[in-house]
Amino acid sequence: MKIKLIKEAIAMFSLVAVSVCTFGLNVTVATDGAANTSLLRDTSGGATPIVKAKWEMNATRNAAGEYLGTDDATTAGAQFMPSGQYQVNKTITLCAVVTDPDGLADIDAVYADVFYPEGISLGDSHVPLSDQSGLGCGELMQEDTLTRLSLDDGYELFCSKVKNGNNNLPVFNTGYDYDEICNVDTGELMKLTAAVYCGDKTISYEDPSGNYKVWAVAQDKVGLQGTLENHFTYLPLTAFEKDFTAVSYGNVKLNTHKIISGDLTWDSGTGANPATVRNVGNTRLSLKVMQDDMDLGKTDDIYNVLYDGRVGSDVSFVNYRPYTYRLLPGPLDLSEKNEIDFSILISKFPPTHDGDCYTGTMTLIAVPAPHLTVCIN
Ligand SMILES: [Ca+2]
Ligand SMILES: [Ca+2]
Ligand SMILES: [Ca+2]
Repeated sequence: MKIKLIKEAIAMFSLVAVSVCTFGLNVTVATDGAANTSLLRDTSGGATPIVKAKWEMNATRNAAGEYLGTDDATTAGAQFMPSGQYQVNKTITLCAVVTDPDGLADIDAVYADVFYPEGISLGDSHVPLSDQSGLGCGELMQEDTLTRLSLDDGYELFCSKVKNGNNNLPVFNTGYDYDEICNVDTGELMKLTAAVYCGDKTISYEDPSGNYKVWAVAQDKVGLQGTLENHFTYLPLTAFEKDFTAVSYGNVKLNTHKIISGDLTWDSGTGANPATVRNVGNTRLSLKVMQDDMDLGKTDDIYNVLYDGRVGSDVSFVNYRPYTYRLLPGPLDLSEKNEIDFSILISKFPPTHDGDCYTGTMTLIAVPAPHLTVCIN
């Protein structure tokens, strides 16, 4: 009867341009060949699935192939550390305990939706906002399908490893707890009226630190959906790599500013390559530099050498005297690679120095910089 009604509705409206759902399925065909389509989901019949509990954990497994139920901090909920290494991503596992009043057989699929942290842009601070992609900012990363675990695997994971080893990891839907789910006599896992569903997901080494919203969505065969929401935290780690181990100022004349430019090419990693740095953590960062005096000494208690540095060619140099850390302008955005430029100005070569060769040591460290927060979507 319902199908017949919808068919009649289509017949009645097939010549009318509509682009919103009023009756069942509507298709508008424009003269230029573009087609606007819409449909109305039919969710009549049955009861809604329930996500009783959900959590995220490390994807690591033991030799028997069992998940360990761990995360990277003892705080309630899940916290994860990034690798701090170039292109070494973090794999986590998303899980949910799901039931349906119509029976587990009515569950069609269980999904997990992970969203970027709110108010954090993955943008590029070097280009105008209007030219940026607008990624991040609470957007859905991707929807992943979770797979049902066997009774033994699901019970072992949730009712042993998580309950006994990482008790504050999951969130529970209203009215549910470990006892209700895990009780050997009355618990729904043992009665096979609920099951554990899990799936792995990769978080990039350069995805931003912050709180990621996760929905577990259980969908039954008539399309009814039960959801449960929580957040996991991608813990901040500030890290960078450089493709050089030396900076050669070459031949330097007295009172003559000598600039050594870096480049955007990633070189071998050793030697005085044109200097390049890249962000391999999950925060933005600024570099701080410190350099000794290369035995150039002082005159009237002022160092005979003045250095400059910057990250990227679109910012001005800042100068620094020996033995003091100086924050270099030009923060590195998430996943950014950029050149690092240095310069040197010598006001006096000390007469006491033996020979014309001067050597020294430079130290670079990274400090976190705030995430970009201007969202354009
Ligand atoms: Ca149902
Ligand atoms: Ca935790
Ligand atoms: Ca380079």
